[in-house]
Amino acid sequence: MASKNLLAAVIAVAGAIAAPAIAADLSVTVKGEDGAPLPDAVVLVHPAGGAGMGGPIHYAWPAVMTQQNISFNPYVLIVPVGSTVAFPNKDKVRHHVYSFSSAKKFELKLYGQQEERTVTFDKAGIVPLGCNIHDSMIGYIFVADTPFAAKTNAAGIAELHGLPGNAGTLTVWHPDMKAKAPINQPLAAGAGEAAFTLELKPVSMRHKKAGASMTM
Ligand SMILES: [Cu+2]
Repeated sequence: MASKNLLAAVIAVAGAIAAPAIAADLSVTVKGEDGAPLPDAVVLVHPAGGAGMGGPIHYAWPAVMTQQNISFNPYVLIVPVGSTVAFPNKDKVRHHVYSFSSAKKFELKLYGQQEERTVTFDKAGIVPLGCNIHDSMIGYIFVADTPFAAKTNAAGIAELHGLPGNAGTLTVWHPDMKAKAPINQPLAAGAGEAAFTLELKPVSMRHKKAGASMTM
């Protein structure tokens, strides 16, 4: 009897390992400590053991960082490690885009309207962007090493789809948060929801999006 039970247990474990992964969805809410939703937060999942992480990474959005209305658009762009990002200039003025980050140092010397430059990001990390001509231009490229990545919307919610459903690590990062490095927390197997409350920099040090006053 004992050996039969053991055999059944072994089969059950093997079945659990061999069973095709059930794609899971995860909704992550990110707020500041004041309770206000935080748009533009980067949310990543690294499933334990690298489950579902093999092969090239593709996101649903393009690897494009546009300069328009004297600002970077999008404000925060997530790209997979190894991506070549296009930097089209849609303004009539010239820009001079650079980053001093350890993840990627580069400089795109003055270039004008309808000119486009590309940069390849071969190291995971956070790449703050600036423009030598326009101090108010601030943007970020988050170079991620997982296919499971999303950005929070205006309601502070990021939706991740097709996760393997395993336990893992959930990571969040926002330009206005006080901590310099991304924050990690454990993700339980099969979790469908998670939430972060971030400690933020003083209001005076937070980035005011250029053109924000023009949008009602
Ligand atoms: Cu500029």
